[in-house]
Amino acid sequence: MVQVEPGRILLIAFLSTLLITSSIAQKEEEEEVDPNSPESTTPKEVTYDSRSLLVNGKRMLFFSGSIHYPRSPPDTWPDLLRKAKMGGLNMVETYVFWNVHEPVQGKYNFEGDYDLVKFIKLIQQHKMFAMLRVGPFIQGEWNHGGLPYWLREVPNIIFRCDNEPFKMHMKKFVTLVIEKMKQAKLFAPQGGPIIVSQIENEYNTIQLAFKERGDSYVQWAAKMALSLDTKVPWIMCKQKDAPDPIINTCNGRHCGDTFTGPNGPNKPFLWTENWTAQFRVFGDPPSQRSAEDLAFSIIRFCSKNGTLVNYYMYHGGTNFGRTSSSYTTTRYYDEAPLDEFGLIRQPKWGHLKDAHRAVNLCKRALFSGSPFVQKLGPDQEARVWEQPGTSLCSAFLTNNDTKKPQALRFRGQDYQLPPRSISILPDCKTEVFNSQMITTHHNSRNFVRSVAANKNFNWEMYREVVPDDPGNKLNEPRELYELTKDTSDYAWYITKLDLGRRDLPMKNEILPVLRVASLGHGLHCYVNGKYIGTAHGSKVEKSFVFQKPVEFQAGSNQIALLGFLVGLPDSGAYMEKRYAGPRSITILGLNTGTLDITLNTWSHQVGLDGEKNQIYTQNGFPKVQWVKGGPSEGVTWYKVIPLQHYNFF
Ligand SMILES: *[C@@H]1O[C@H](CO)[C@@H](O)[C@H](O)[C@H]1NC(C)=O
Ligand SMILES: *[C@@H]1O[C@H](CO)[C@@H](O)[C@H](O)[C@H]1NC(C)=O
Ligand SMILES: CC(=O)N[C@H]1CO[C@H](CO)[C@@H](O)[C@@H]1O
Repeated sequence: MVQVEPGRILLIAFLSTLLITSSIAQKEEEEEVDPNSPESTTPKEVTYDSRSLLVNGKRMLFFSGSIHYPRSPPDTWPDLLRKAKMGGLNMVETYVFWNVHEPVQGKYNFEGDYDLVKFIKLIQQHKMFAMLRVGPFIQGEWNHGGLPYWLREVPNIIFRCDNEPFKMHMKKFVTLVIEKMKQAKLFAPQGGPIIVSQIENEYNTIQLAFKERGDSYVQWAAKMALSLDTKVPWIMCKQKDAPDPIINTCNGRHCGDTFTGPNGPNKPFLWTENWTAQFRVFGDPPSQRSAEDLAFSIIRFCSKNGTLVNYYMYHGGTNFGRTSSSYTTTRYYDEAPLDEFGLIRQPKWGHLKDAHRAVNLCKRALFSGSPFVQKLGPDQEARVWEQPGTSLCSAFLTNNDTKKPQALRFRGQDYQLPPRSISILPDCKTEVFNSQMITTHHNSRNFVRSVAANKNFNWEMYREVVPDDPGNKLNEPRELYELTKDTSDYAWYITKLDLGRRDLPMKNEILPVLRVASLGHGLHCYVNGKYIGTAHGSKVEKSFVFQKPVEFQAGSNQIALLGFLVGLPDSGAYMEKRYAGPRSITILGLNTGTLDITLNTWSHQVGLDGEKNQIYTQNGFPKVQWVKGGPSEGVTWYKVIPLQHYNFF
């Protein structure tokens, strides 16, 4: 839950004055924008050729932004879309998130936070088109790449490969989604806003791992998608061998220079993921990608035949609950043009808006002219789009020197270009935009300590109790993903062992060490009910070793490991065969040497007491005994109940 603090309100007020001025400018532009206005629910035909996507035969340039419906509350969708539209976007992209729609096999949920139909309709109401990336594997730093946990338990399944069980379930879900969209009349030929859909996702990165079964899977996925007859084009991103008529698209930071191009003569240059920053995993510093660099690369792409750019993310939002993939933080792409809370981040938002406007001024030349490149220096060039025999001409002057500014002479005039920048000349004369020159105001987001929230509240705490012997026994500790089945991040592993006096060191001698080697992601350790310590892995190295000297007692000892996960993986081949949890448990330095207790018989319990009783709810919190107090050791819940409802404003 996000508490809005007083500082925010001031900021919002300040921003809205800025926005009013820019929306006046926007109004002027809208007059001449697309007569096939996407808010009109008349059917539209979508086609493509080597130059662009066409809507009702009309060429279109798309500035699109990723906004994912489950990452922001539905109440905020209209505001986010309004700001996207004002930022000069004419398309919004979203993935479809299978595991929130079908958390239990055959039990579907497309309501509330997951109301995909409503989200797409809102995109249309805001006069934008939609790109629907169905996947159903979606990566996107989303738990399990969007695949429901239960899919792992389907016998003989191999994800994302020519494997009957996987294909059967994938086809069933994709068909369901497409049918749902059709029923709501959301595809453009039905009068809706969706003009392009995606099947699979960045498959080239794992295709080799499956050899021929990877290649045949791509063919199958393409055929299956086409058979659903959406009557709008399908795309595959990072898929050099996308079967016709599916369009292969680029994902990357600099598709203007890295994309090898469409894999057929009749397919356009489309860029489905141009990262506006970088997602973060625990331990990462804030990610940066400057507005200047972003503007440079999208303009470069458009100057080199690109006709669709999608910002990933335009607004990231929050990975609520347990929806993020392994080690990804809950805050998602906070550095995007609209930050985690949907506030406009300047100068990124405004600079890109200016870039869109400038490129749009070149639209006629881009679509009616033909391109040529004029070298202006070793690292300098002009990309010119011109229609011979007419005055129609637009030019993109590029200084690719990262250190030095350059004076460029083009058609008898001098232009000053800062290092690594592009200037836009919609009429081949007048410079209306340079990617390094920001005219947008900067803003900053300040967090102000809330007076109300820092009143001297009476905090109470509840410490998780180590279960005594929960049963569910097995010789060795069970694999953690399989144990929790994505219902909780936590599971207890408990064993008992008898130690004789002669096993243990004398007083003042060095204590024995408990050593747990784990495949991930973290664990809290308790001996005889007492918290001993915590260890965890990282995104790069998930496995880790916990080691701690322990004071065991003569007689029976209980060792309790509370294993925890921070999300299922979301990438790579054979995702169904990833493992986590404790693998080997030993006690070193006993008088009798090392004792391996991995096969000592372990009992298991999934989830925490606090989770089971939902002690974070009104009904749940009285179910446990809360005590007053300060910091505690081990897993502890804290609660405070304000005596009155504070007005945070
Ligand atoms: C852009 O399209 C033109 C005309 O089809 C072609 O000659 C040119 O090579 C393309 N540019 C790039 C960078 O692929
Ligand atoms: C511009 O420079 C970057 C590296 O700074 C390089 O990757 C790219 O290929 C260059 N582009 C051109 C057109 O020279
Ligand atoms: C294809 C591509 O350009 N990938 C890059 C995306 O951005 C990340 C983070 O900056 C890079 O590590 C990738 O190489």
